[in-house]
Amino acid sequence: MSVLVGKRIETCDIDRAKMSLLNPAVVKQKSKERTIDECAKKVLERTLKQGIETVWDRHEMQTPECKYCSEGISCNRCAMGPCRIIPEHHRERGVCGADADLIVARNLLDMLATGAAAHSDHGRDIVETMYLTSKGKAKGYAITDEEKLKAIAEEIGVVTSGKDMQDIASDVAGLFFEEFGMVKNSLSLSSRAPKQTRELWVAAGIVPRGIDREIVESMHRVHMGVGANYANILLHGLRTALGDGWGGSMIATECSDILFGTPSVNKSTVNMGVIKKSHVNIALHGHNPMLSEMIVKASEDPEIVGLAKKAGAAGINLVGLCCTGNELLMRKGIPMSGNHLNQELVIATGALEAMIIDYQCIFPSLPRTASCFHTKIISTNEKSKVVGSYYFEFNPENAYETAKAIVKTAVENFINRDDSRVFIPCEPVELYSGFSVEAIKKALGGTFRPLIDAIASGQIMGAAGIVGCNNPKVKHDYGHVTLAKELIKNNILCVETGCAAIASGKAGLLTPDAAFLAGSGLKGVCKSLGIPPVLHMGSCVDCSRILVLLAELAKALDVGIDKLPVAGAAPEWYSQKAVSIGSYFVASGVFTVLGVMPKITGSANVVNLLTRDIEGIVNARFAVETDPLAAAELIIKHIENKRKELGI
Ligand code: SF4
Ligand code: MSK
Repeated sequence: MSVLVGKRIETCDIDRAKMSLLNPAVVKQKSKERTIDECAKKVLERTLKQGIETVWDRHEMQTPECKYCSEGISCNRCAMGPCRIIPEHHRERGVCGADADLIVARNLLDMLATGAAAHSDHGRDIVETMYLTSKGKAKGYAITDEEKLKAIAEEIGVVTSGKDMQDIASDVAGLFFEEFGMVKNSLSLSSRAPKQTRELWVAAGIVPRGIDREIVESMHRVHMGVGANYANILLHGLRTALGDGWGGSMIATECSDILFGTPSVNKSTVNMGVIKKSHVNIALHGHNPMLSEMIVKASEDPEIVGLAKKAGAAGINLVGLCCTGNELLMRKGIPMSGNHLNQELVIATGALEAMIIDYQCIFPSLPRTASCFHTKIISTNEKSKVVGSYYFEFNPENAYETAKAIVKTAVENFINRDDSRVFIPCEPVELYSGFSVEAIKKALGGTFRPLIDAIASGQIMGAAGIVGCNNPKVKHDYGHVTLAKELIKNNILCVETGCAAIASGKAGLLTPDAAFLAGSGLKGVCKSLGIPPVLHMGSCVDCSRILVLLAELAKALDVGIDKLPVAGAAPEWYSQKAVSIGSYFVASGVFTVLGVMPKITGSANVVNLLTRDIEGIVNARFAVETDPLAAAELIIKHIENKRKELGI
């Protein structure tokens, strides 16, 4: 049933001698410099000693970076180029005449639109699955959260009376499909934003008209000879990002909740210690819950469990990675093996029978890493066929049988494991997850009032959304964990998604016990509610849950989101999706601090617009601060100012 994509990859080595890795002191030093994840440190030492290439090695091999690319002033957009801006060599314009401002702005919009497209295409895949489910064509899937389906139907104007769940789901899916194009010329869920925030969008001309429309228009605008004004280009970036946050991502989150259940608070475990020596281990990596939910079902199939036992395993152990992992953790409490920079290390434990991938944030080199062990990389999505992986054509219509075949392949690979090479050097850490907006409200006693009161009284100073990825340019997890610790110490409640949340989980911040690290006010709130000071709100598309939470709080106070004592941060971001998330945070009124400098420093005008002048348009701006302690200071100061403005 599977097809090998391209050739089997046979080599995984790096030249250890060339990288001075024959010296044990260098190995120790490098792993210490690369991560604060204790488990990762040990496995990383193994990869360095054995010459198994990882993302950090490739990053090292790519340095020094091209100055022009990192400043955003190189352009490869058309066949008259490539062009670079080098004023000292009298190269102030590309061949077409584009200056540094334009080249930087176009490159940034390109990145942002790519990210918005990734989230939104993911959203469309979920809507399609919901539609097929409603028509009885997606066997194995069901409408799990009927209450949410009905609530959303009513919210977006679908008539529910006299209809069964399948019909409602079909109509909701039909309406959401229209949000991607330009039939409607508006986004239903954006009306969740407070009116003051929506008025700012209208005044700025950045109301998204259709999810795909804004993305396609971005691609049009970056074509040579279209967008020629950097500010105009960046404004359209905000509109495209809003289409992602209040459109594509929000639809992905809501429809996933309808199909698979709205998350509620649950207890689980995290780090590479969740991999079990005695079991068939399968890692689920990527972003979309469609396949992974089905893998969970298939792994419980008595026939497959029987096969695993027959092969000598104690059972089948599913573990999550990145955002597919977050989706499973939030809804099912499936243990989480790690975040973005853990993906190769999980394979290097030698105990993984298969890594199943869907799409986004998956290193194309994973089959190369896997070739050092017995692990099979199994790709499942036509959009993301990875060379050297085993490809199973997965779609909603054949979901269960494909999932079963995939799990069987993993089980059959158990006999190929070399026990002498298994290395799982840590114990898992406990965490609490599942803090959807609904779960937070429930934890607060059914209303946001206690949270608003705690903020008004100063017991909690404000809240920060820490989101985004890992990036080998930042010590793995250091930015996330340092920032979160500093903020909770200063009574700022943190809500997190994506790899940031996983980093906090590994550091033990996602348990109620972590309240001892918080300031006295926040500690008191956490103790009385039994919640952690850092709340795990989900995957990357679930940053839309943060928007909904902010909208609820702002509406309760009858203000725009920009007036709230809140901030956003992406301390270790790498992806195009993070550019879109940061932009819809800012466009929604949230001051956002980036821990990695975007490629914009080649244009002082673009830097000034994004870090200063944009404030005059959406009452929020970006800041860039690579030191997480200094970033915390910026956020604390911002929250203090917002409190003063609110008179609290
Ligand atoms: Fe050069 Fe302009 Fe073409 Fe870019 S679009 S490669 S700056 S000619
Ligand atoms: S997985 S987008 S590395 S958060 Fe969502 Fe992590 Fe960033 Fe991917």
